[in-house]
Amino acid sequence: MAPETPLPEAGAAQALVRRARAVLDGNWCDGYTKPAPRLYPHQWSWDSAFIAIGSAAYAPSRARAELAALFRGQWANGMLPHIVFHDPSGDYFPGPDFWETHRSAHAPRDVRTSGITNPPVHAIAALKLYQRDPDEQTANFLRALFPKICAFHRYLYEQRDPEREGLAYVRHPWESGLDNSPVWDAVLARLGPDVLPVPAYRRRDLDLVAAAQRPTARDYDRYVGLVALAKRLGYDETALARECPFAVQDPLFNSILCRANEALAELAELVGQDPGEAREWYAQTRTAVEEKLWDPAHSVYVAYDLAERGRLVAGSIAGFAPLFGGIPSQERAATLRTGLTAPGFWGRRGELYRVPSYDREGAAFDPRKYWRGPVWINTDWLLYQGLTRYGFAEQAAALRHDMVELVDRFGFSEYFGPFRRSEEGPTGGLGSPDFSWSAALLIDLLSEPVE
Ligand code: 9WN
Repeated sequence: MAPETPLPEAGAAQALVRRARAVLDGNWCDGYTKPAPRLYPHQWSWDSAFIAIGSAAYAPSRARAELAALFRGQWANGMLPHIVFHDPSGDYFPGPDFWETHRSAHAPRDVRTSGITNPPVHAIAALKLYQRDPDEQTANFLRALFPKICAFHRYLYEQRDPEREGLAYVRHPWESGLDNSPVWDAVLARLGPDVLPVPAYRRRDLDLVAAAQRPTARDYDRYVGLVALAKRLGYDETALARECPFAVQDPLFNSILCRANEALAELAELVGQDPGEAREWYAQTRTAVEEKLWDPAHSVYVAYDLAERGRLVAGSIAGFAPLFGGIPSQERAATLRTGLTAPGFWGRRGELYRVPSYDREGAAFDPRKYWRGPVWINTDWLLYQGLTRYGFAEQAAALRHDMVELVDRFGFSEYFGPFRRSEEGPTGGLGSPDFSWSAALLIDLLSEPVE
């Protein structure tokens, strides 16, 4: 399938990078970057790691500041929270008062944060920073950051892997990063108000983005109910592992963890530490994803529901993330490539921008709604790295083409309607405009030589 629009020439690519940098400048808050100008007015964890990957290409001091600011919110048990509220004002819900993290002895006293985590992209960002800027200042920075990233990974292996399988579980859809993925529907359906009481609350996101593009009220009730439960349990991980009804082992989260352990082992060598523990974590997680999360019936990786002890459905883009983690054998990677290039993700006649976040042929596909169909630049970037890693150059080039065309045509939106032409279905930017990781990862993509 031939790409339809020629990519920008070198000069135009430079102009795109300048536009991307302007987005990051606009969202820079004197020490960290908010994900979006109004919708997300604080510091988010995996966003900041993606942002640092982009800023490392042109402003390493900013990438260092970004990661340092984020780790100021790290908990004493190693957890890196998904939001750090440097400025407690702002009208994001749930804000710092709702989280009540003082209920945990582990939460920092001087920085306000959320009480859940996010995918561990940070070692990957730290390594990228060194690769882009291998000077003494960066090396010193990494020496200080290294033990903090290790503490975060250790937390994942000690507190989020109760059966010591080598797989971290997430206990909130927000922790997965793919909040309202249809994969979570079956779990969330069990969590009515009788099971999971919901306190009174008011969403703020719908003041800024159309409801058709955001999670439903029913989903939000579950999100808020799960936060309320964690608060009631004082954010105690042992109690949460026993009682939290949302507990899933996700292939995207664990593939990122796998790749992050590889990066951590490299960082260990750079800063003169023992890479053994990171290598051991990498091997454990790789084997566990391979053995437990591979779904032979659908030839893709799927999440595992710890509460019901069973696999969740296929159909999410997350199922291909093990390519990024270097998890499958070359042979199984080729099988995954076949699934990824099937019409549901790759289109039939060039009608789709690659890659929709959910199988277009799946019953739950919704081309406007958040993680249920639209294309996201971060999942494209992860897959691009994975395809490149396995030598699938043709598919990697197609993905790179679509990432560039999307932002060139529609700007640095949070997500995009997956259709090329409006006659076929929703096309164009969705969610927030001027979204930081869309800009940052484009900068990274255009700063790399094409393989
Ligand atoms: C909840 C910040 C975050 C991303 C997530 C994305 C969205 C938040 C929200 O925005 O989630 O954390 O309020 O919807 O789903 O991946 O990190 O950009």
